[in-house]
Amino acid sequence: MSNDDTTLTPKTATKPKLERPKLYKVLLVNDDYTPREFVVLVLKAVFRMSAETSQRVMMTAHKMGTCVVVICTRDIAETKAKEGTELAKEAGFPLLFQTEPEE
Ligand code: TYC
Repeated sequence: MSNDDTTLTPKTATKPKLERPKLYKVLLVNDDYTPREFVVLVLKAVFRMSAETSQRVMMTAHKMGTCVVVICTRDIAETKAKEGTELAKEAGFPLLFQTEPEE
């Protein structure tokens, strides 16, 4: 028998470890000045929400003070929040969207 000193290494499938991106909430903040219809319009335009969902989200913020609009990556959350807030500013309303990290 020959003395074979070849070392055999097990073939392990290396799984690439992909970090899950941290998620952020976009919050709709209530105020006393922005008309309800305008809030609904912004939710539909910026967040592509249906009329029914926009109405429900707007009313939740109106009653509770804030409402989570969407949960997404930081980049998208900040862009959407800025778009919504800017749209309102251009129309002369103080409507505010904020972002915060998810627990
Ligand atoms: N509270 C506003 C009003 O009575 C409507 C409103 C709802 C404004 C939700 C902002 O995030 C908001 N005209």
